[in-house]
Amino acid sequence: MIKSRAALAVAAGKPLELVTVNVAPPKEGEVLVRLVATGVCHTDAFTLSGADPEGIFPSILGHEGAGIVEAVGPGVTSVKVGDHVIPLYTAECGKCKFCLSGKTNLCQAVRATQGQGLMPDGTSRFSLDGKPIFHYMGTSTFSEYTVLPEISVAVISKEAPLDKVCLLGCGVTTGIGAVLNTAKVEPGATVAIFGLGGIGLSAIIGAKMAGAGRIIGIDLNPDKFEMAKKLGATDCINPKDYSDPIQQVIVDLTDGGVDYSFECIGNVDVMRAALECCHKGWGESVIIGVAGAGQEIRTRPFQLVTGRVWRGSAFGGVKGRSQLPGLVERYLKGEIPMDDFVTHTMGLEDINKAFDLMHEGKSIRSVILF
Ligand code: NAD
Ligand code: AHE
Ligand code: ZN
Ligand code: ZN
Repeated sequence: MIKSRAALAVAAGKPLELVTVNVAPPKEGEVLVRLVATGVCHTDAFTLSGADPEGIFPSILGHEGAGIVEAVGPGVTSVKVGDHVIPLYTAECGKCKFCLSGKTNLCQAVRATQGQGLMPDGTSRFSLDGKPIFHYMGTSTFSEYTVLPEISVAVISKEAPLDKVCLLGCGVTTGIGAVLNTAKVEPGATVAIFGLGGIGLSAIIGAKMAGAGRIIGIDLNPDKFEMAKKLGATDCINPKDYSDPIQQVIVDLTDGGVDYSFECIGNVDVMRAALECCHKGWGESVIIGVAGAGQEIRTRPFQLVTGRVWRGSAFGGVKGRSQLPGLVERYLKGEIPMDDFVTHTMGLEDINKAFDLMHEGKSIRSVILF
């Protein structure tokens, strides 16, 4: 057992509590990672709020981290002590039906136990006062040390600054990947991106990489527009400035609608608007945002009958072990301008401030430095 400082989610809606937990050594096929940095993503806040059907307490949240392998369990062959890694909430076993399909990044090898807050053997490696603490998304990066399945880490270049590339553990990869892998945006396309937080701004980076001709950013918070424009948004729109529904505003602005839209908020009404601002006959809308328990999307089926397509994207369709190291290399070459996303850094003891900043709309990403 080792001791680890961790931010504990004790119950839904309660602030995280700084505690020292016990971390058991990695078992067969598992690795122990010392986190160097972790971002705070809106999904952490979503789960902490109690809206996540898979939310389970007490647990250690966090899924956007980067760190160094401290120990490996028996049978581990693809990862060694000292490797720099990004934890993966979407594993890549390379063997399951999903990995072999060539159609999805959603490896299911450890997904069932992961959703129950447990390691693949059905137990937890975290405990406090002799009681188990649940894992979260298979990553639990709000802890100095965490244990993951070997198939849930991507080994990356040692040259990469971990306090920046942690963002590739979720937000940046998700936004870029949704544009390049899920939608496959073509050069010249017109794109609308709803929600300009870490995910939406990353989708702008992806749209720029794809050579989109027009990139329309939509947010209720105009403070987000400056960075959106810097990254390549050609238009920034605040729905509050219009009396018409936002889908109508965008259809009017684009001669019939956009080729692609991305919902990066988690609001089912905006998901509908994002679909309905797509061009008749071919427009495609990608849902990235995560909506709360019990929420459902709605539209007139005629929207789909007349050629619009509704799809979704998890972790940007990226297979973590095989594709994330390449994204890290692209970052190192200067192709992914994400440094400005780190608007705040703080120690683990101040992690609740990171949630406050997010809710106040003041941060893009807060990064916790261990
Ligand atoms: P964030 O809080 O940083 O950004 C959300 C943005 O949406 C904010 O700028 C906010 O002002 C804006 N917004 C809120 N309501 C709006 C409205 N009605 N119209 C226009 N703009 C509005 O969040 P984030 O970290 O960027 O995450 C965004 C969403 O993506 C969350 O739902 C998160 O859970 C989800 N997510 C999904 C995946 C995935 O793999 N599918 C990965 C990461 C995050
Ligand atoms: N647990 C929730 C769903 C949460 C969700 O959609 N997670 C996204 C990643 S969000 C990262 O910030 C995801 O990748 N989902 C695919 C998966 O396998 O979890 C619920 O509704 O139960
Ligand atoms: Zn996330
Ligand atoms: Zn698999």
